[in-house]
Amino acid sequence: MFDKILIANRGEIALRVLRACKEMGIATVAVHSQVDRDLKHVRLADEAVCIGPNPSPQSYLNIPAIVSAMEITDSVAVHPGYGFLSENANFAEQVQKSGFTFIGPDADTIRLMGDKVSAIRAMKKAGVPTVPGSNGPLPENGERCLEIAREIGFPVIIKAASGGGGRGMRVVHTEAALLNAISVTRSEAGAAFGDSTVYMEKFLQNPRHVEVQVMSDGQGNAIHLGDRDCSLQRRHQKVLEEAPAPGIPDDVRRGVQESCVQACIEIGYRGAGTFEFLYEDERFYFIEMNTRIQVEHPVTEMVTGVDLIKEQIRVCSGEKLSLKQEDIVIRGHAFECRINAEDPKTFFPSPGKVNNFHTPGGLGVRVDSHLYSGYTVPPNYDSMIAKVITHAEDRKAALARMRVALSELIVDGIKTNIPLQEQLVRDEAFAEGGVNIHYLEKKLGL
Ligand code: MV4
Repeated sequence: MFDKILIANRGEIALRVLRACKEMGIATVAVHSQVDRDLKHVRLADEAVCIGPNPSPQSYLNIPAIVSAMEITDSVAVHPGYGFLSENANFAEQVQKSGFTFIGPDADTIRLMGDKVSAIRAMKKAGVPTVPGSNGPLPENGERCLEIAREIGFPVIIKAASGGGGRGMRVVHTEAALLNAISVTRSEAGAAFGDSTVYMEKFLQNPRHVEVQVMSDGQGNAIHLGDRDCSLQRRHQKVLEEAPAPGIPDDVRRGVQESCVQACIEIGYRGAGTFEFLYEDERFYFIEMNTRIQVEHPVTEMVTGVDLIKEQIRVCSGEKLSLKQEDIVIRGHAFECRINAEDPKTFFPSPGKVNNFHTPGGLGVRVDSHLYSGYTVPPNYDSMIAKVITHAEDRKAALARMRVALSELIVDGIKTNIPLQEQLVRDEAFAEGGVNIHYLEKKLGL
């Protein structure tokens, strides 16, 4: 097992990783920007290194500074958390070339999944259900593109191969609009990602976003840890997630989960991973794979009882998976409300000093947050300041528990989206279960 892990992240996830390391008896190094010296995990880590000024490119995205920090502290592995360098293949490669371990899959796997065209190809080959589409990059020839679109059937969606997470996409409803849409998506993709490769899929009009959590050791062993529904989102930012995804027939659920496990074995996947699907009319359609730990991993932890961060650290240190599929039993239901420092009406970020922070508690209530009374939320980073997670024997009880938990939560001094979350946990359609990806934006009148 690793002696010392450097945590290349900030905020709640850095604290979450720190706790796992401490429980495992692993020494910890926090790295932080100047403004972040008072972060909770920086105080609690065995060592701390300031890696640069506040802007992320100069600190949390500064690969040489982070690798240097590993060298001077004798760290042997780095946990990238989510965001920042967590899915950066060049970072994973440089960490490895410096003789350290990146806690995640190898650089080639990150690259394979970072290119959505190659990711879809690999998954389709492994038997994961995909969206009907171009099965590869679109050709330059316009007539060929029209033929592909006719075959798929309108509406179609043009996506950048290097995009993902909602960046670089365009829906096309008619033949007349196709070629211009392709050319605009191409040039935007070239400018944004340095790669103008685009592909085409059937556009699904009212899907849910359902994802499958996997863990794999790269030694032929893989398991899934059930699924999550993350359909409640605004502008591709998830707001409220749950596990398991409600209302999916057992056989359909089992089929897709098993295909994900099979795919992990086939590609020799190592670490935690998430298969993202669109779900419509009782069918799953793979769209992307995330090779990092995700923000919403706690809902899976609550219903499985598995510490995903510890397991990630174990398999990336070379140990075999400590769990078999039979060990994974989904118990009850869990919700996660993301609490952001933002105006609940305009969604404009609202950094500043938190005068008072009181967290809810009780059976089945978990709060993952780096906040404390007196902490100042800086304006430089993501506005998520806390995650409130509730777990109970069934969906109805877990939702009732969330209503109570949110009513106890106090974040004084800054604006937060707590009023929005309070509204969502009282929404009748949401309480029914299974709302689609457009539900929240429609409810907000966007
Ligand atoms: C789609 C789609 C409909 N049909 N692909 C957006 C994020 C990126 N991961 C993929 N996205 C979508 N891909 C096809 N073929 C609709 C979306 C989409 C979406 C997906 C998941 C969660 C929220 C979304 C919001 C708008 C559009």
